Amino acid sequence: MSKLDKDQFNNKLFEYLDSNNEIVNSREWVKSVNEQWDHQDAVGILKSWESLGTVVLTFVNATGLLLTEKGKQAVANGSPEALLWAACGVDGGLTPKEASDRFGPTAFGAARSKKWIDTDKVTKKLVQSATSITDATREILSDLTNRLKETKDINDMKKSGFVEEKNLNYCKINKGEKYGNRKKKQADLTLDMLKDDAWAQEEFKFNVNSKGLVPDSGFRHPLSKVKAEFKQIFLDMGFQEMPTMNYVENSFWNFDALFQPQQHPARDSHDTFFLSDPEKSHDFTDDHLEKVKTVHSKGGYGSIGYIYDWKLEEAEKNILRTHTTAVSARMLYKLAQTGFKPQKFFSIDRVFRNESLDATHLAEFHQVEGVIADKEISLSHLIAVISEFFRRLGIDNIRFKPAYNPYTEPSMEIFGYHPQLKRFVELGNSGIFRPEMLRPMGLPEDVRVAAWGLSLERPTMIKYEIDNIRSIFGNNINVNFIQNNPICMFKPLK
Ligand code: FB9
Repeated sequence: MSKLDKDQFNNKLFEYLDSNNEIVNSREWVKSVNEQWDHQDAVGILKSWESLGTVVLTFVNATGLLLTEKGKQAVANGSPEALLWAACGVDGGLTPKEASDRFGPTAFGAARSKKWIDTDKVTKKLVQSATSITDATREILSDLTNRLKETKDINDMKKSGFVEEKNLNYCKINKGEKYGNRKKKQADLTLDMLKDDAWAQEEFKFNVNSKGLVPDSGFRHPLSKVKAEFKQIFLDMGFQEMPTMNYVENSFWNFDALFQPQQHPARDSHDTFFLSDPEKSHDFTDDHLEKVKTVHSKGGYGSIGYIYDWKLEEAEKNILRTHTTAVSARMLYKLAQTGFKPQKFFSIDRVFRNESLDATHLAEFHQVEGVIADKEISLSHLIAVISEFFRRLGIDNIRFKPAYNPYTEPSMEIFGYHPQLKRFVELGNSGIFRPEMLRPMGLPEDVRVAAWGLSLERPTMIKYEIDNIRSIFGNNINVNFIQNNPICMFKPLK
């Protein structure tokens, strides 16, 4: 039974009454208009019209025989006794137990009483004793009103559970004395009606409140919505997006160029996905390579380096990038090679970490990174830009805690008061890139590069109150949520 659409029902009702005097049997009429409509719902609406004097209802108590589910099955596929007879004609018949299990206790009795089946003397199985049969039960049930008249038959059918007495109360519907004052429904919305909002007084044949069909369209993933918001903030702050489409990176750009030592724990397969094919790549210049090798092994630019035997083969190993800071390194190198000028870059894309999975961590997430390269950039600039970035995300009260990254010194973890969570949350990490990273690229000594990073998943999970990242990312996501999640808007703080 589908929900009865009120407007549609009223349209049909008055359309009919406009051209007929009365409706003799509301139940028959409702079924004739829409099989799916529930008569009870219709009576509800009729009663409200009656209360307005638009119609007069005369209720009639009636009961009727209706097919039960079992009755409908018998009409559709044949009566159980007929099905039993059919089954007895196959592979030597059925045992009485099989007969009763498969077709119910009454089928056996009925088929035997109709001499359709008998017990085989030898096999003791039930076999057909009639070559053809007429399934009278099915015929009668298929035409109840005309074929089931005898009380005895009716009681048999009831006892066998094929039919049941049902309340078929209905009402006769006549026009009421206020029938005429019902506003004539307008077929069109005309310009005149729009002029002085006259349309508000009109009733329309079409349902102006109907929620139009939702167009079949694509859906933006919540992560894409938050990404778009972040991107807009970066663009508004004058940053330009870095090209991040290369998930595969080599260890040189992901680690070595960032002055991350080759024995750093993050560089082993417990944290990083190494590729077997292509296992290695060498898309860096020998000049840069030599300088990186030197600063790692011997130091330079005021640094003592890490004093270890730096290996080229380690740097050539291909991996799935663990951070988009690798992309920042490539961009800064290009900037050094093409002649330095102040730049503000950002990136928002996937990074991969071979980490233990939990409700908030997958083996991949989207890193958001901002990079500012200019002469005389100091920590205060970084703090100011980060504060402005998060202010535009509706987060204030930003706090910085000293931290450590192999490629930034000083480094700071970022914390802020999250209005939605009503508590301080860790927002990300940041720092000033080390000269051991920038100078081998060829960047002038007085150039400073400050950067910060965060994820896309955390703010998205908070924004959309998602407690398990798997519900929006991965193979068993909640599609309905992906399709019906609210717009993403971060309200910048004053
Ligand atoms: O996203 C994080 N938190 C966060 C961010 C935003 C937010 O709400 C927005 C305002 C609406 C709410 C929360 N984090 C970073 C903090 C934590 O979630 C942390 O547990 C998980 N971190 C990830 C790394 O996990 C291993 C988030 C990810 C992260 C951390 C650091 C960086 C990038 C991503 C970085 C960096 C960096 C540092 C120096 C120079 C350049 C880049």
